[in-house]
Amino acid sequence: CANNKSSEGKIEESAEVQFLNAPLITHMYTADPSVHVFDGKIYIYPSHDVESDVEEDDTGAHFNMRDYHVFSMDNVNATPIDHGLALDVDDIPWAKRQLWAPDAAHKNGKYFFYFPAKDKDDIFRLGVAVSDSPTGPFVPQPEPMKGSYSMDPAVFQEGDNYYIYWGGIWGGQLQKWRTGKYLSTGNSPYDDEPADDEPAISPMVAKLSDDMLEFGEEPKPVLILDKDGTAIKAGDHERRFFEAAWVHKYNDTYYFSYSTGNTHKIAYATGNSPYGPFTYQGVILQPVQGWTNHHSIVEIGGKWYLFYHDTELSGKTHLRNIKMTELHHEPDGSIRTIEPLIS
Ligand code: FUB
Repeated sequence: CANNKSSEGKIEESAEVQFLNAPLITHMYTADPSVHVFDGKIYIYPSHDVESDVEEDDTGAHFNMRDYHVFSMDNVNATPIDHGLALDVDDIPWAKRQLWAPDAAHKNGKYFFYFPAKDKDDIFRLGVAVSDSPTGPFVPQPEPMKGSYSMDPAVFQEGDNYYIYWGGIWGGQLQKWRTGKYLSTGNSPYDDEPADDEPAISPMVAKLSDDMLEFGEEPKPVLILDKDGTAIKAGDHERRFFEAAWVHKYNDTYYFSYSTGNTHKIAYATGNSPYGPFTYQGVILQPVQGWTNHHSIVEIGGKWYLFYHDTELSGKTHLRNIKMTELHHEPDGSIRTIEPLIS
């Protein structure tokens, strides 16, 4: 049995997900799924992977995406509906290439689509595009968000407050902003990293402005701490933040989850405030097929789901397909580790 919408437009308690661990979308390659329930309907905001003539390199240039499509699902068992082209790089005045992982938010009848792209100088910035519909098409602002840099924006809403999290190291360029200015010390994405025994580079957070188009305050680093209160170290590749920030709240706890990049896991840390600090807790998702791991966590009809991707359809690391599975919070608040399955 599938989910049904109640008369209030809310999705009711769901039964089993029928297509557990099968690719959700098969007519195009999709990745980095950011999922939200807006007005009782499930919306997926993924990257749109494509083949291009750009060769694979350490900065991820082969992830050379050019547009976005938005998908909707009436319930967790439904096949996602493709709502067509939502935003194209050619329509974003400041953007040159690499439309990476996006997210979206809903406020006062408007839908805001947040996305990273490299600007004309090949520096990653964050952009916003606006629509009256959750599926777009979205009209981009003429400039990137003021003071923005790096990639992987994710928005967490709590009441009237909307927090945007972002950042990713190596190809995501976050390490190049350690001094507050862009460091261009070389072409290697590893050049500007801290020493192994120094604190790892932090993702960033800021409340959004009332109009949702800019940072509404000075961005702050999101601290991820070990259980003894010390910062996770840059050399701790099993646990340090790499990219793919996501925040959800369960009971009274904020969960900050992220990819560990070159160790390929989705890890999580918990805290008492959306700003953190967050204390490292463990692994949500073990490595999937393909180099990248990127996810979102969302409550739908009283159950929690993990949306993620792998490369089952293509076998190529830059041509991914999104999937979903149920996620379980244990009675002590910890998250049960998921071992990815191949359908
Ligand atoms: O899709 C391009 C990049 O790959 C994303 O921005 C990262 O999080 C990784 O999934």
